[in-house]
Amino acid sequence: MPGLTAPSDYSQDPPRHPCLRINSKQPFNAEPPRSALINSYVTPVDLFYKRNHGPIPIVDDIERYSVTISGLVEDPRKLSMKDIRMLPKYDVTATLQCAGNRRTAMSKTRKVKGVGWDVSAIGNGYMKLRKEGMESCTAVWGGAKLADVLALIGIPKLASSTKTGGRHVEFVSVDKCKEENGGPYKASIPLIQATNPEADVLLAYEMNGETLNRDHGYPLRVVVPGVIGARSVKWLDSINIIADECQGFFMQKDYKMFPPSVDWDNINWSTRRPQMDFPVQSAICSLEDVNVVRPGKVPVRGYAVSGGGRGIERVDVSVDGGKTWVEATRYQKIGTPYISDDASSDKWAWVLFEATVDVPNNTEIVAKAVDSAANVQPQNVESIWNLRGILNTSWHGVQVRVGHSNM
Ligand SMILES: Nc1nc2c(c(=O)[nH]1)N[C@H]1C(S)=C(S)[C@@H](COP(=O)(O)O)O[C@H]1N2
Ligand SMILES: [Mo]
Repeated sequence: MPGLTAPSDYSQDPPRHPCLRINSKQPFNAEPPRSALINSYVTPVDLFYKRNHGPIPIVDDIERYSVTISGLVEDPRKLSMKDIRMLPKYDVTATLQCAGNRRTAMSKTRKVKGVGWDVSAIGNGYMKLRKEGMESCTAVWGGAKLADVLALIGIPKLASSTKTGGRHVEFVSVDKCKEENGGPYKASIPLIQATNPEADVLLAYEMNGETLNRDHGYPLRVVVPGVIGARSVKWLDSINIIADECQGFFMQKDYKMFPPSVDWDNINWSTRRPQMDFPVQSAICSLEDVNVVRPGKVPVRGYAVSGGGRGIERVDVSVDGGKTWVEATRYQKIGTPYISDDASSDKWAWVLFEATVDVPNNTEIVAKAVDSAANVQPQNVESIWNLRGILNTSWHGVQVRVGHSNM
């Protein structure tokens, strides 16, 4: 593979920030503490969640690195980094969210069901078990628009098919994934999305103004804004224009949303489409389970985000299980009022929210967001439970205990 190779073990993985909470070392999967997410609108690179399925690839010679674009195109080509950097550069602020964000809380649901979820849900034992993933972070991605790259090889803007019948764009990496039997990670998006400049799909070589680092896809990665992170392929090696969507494991046997009635004994993967856009989501990040607070006013801060470029219309916070709600304020950039779906707002990025609530007693504080299409987060995780534990977007809650000591 010119310039880009994948080691077969983890000994050459890069060093990482000590504050990351490691969910698995090999492959390296880690998330920042939730408080880090609300310290800044754009997440620092070293604290950005890292989701890998194999050892981190290595670029031994950036001069030799190229991306091959072939398949159902008339003019297949190899593009060097220079070719890609010559195209107009765009900076797109976009939140990347793993479909598995908040999965741990979902998996606990079924396990505790037998012993009484209603009571356990607010009991101590359950709370100790409960750990929420924070696999959602925002970055400014710098790179070329995929629509411009495809135009270079003769595919016009807003094309839904090529002359030879290509309708999907497949991104292939070089990392060795056990789910692919040692083969590379891959995914695809529809050609119409890839050739739409407004969809802002990037081949990114920068993250937050710096050269992309190895963990996040150096030298080049795909960023598909508004879509689950799984489609934003890192360490891009080749692009194939294909007739049907990618047949890889992560498109066909993972990252699909099944109903609660489907379990491992009755699953038929082909009945569902690969998940693309993510639904409306929010999480409280200023409090952990369980924080002790002084009785009285408590600030509640967190993030809210929706897929498909939909803005966040509202975030509601409740301290009485959803009987009454306080509306939070929302913001992206300091000094610019956030208006959902307005040109002044970053359509692919989260909003941070803040509300001040009155907490007289021990309680659970919950938040739910509403997007610009009036989609709202479901109350209970049971109603959206799915065997792969993806897209837990149920109301996010944190337990608080009222106390007076050590404050
Ligand atoms: N080549 C490659 N690309 C990949 C993955 C991977 O394991 N290999 N993981 C995907 C998943 S599931 C997610 S959520 C995002 C995570 O991107 P990040 O590590 O930059 O946060 O990358 C996606 N792209
Ligand atoms: Mo993911």
